[in-house]
Amino acid sequence: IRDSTVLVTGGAGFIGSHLVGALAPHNEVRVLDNFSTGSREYLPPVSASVSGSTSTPTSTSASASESPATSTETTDSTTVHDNVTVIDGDISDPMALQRAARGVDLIFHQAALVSVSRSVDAPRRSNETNLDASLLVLEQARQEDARVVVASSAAVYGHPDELPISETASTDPNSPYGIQKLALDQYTRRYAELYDLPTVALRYFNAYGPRQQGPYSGVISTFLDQARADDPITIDGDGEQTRDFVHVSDIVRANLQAATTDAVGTAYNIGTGERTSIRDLAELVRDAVGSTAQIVHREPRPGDIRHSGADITKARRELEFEAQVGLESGIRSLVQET
Ligand code: UD2
Repeated sequence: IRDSTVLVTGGAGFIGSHLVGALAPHNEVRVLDNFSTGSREYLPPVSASVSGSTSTPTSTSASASESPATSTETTDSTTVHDNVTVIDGDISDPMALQRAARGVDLIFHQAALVSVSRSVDAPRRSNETNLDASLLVLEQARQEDARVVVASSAAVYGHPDELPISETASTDPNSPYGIQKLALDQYTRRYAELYDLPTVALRYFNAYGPRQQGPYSGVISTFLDQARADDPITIDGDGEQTRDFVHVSDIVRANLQAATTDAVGTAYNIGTGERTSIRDLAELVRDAVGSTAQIVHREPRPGDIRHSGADITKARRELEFEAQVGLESGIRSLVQET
């Protein structure tokens, strides 16, 4: 997409920041992020011409009303990085959200509390962000008559009743996180019908790539850290469980397709269509690093899904989406680039 005004919630986070990087060259981008896990370092840098000038690409936009003279400086809440305006705030704050969304054509809603285990420990807290605040985002899109692309999850399926999992498989989430994502996914789809808003829900399978880190990050970043430190690589259970690992650049691609598709008011699985066992993954990561780390087995994780893999027929047909990064090359580039 080009020449649009776009809001990315969670735009400083793992997936959001990659999306911002892809959008920034050709669009005016707003980032709304509370920096709980995101980082300013993930955002595109200020170019020399912009940082040295008082006129910025966004100074003619709606945000010009917010002290244009200081728009290149960091203020409490707003920073300008080339075409990117950062609003340091929470999606649950209606004022911050309103300001971030004013005049946008399109919202990519990526902000979430992504930890499944935290959602089990504190379901109301994760519901506040993943569902209550997400509904504010949908309402804001309605207000602005903006298209909205929402980050849903394979978690909506729970223990799947078919493999590969198609969008028509039964949805029976087994965590508060999955329940919240399912409700959001349904709201997103219904908003198209109820309010004639172009909406798309993307059900991400197991995302990985640069900038995924921290205690709640995925198994690939955990294994990579362990392999690099020559610490034991910790497999939960027998390692025969499988996942569909999808590189963040493919997730970005899917979002960009969702930004223009006519096939709205629906949900798409976003994966590669390939499943890999955790055991094979451990060996792949260890080999890519050239590590001598041991591979050890721990107790299986309670409630762990045994097998998960996307049927991407619908995304291929209606969204013209096809993953381009295979797991081996994705891991190789992760090892080289980070
Ligand atoms: C993923 C998503 C989650 C939700 C869910 C839906 C991530 C990070 N999480 O959870 O948000 O959408 O899918 O089903 O993408 N494992 C090990 N050793 C470790 C860590 C993990 O063996 O040190 C195993 C774990 O037991 C599981 C697999 O690796 O079988 C993947 O674990 P994960 O936490 O990366 O992702 P998952 O599938 O539980």
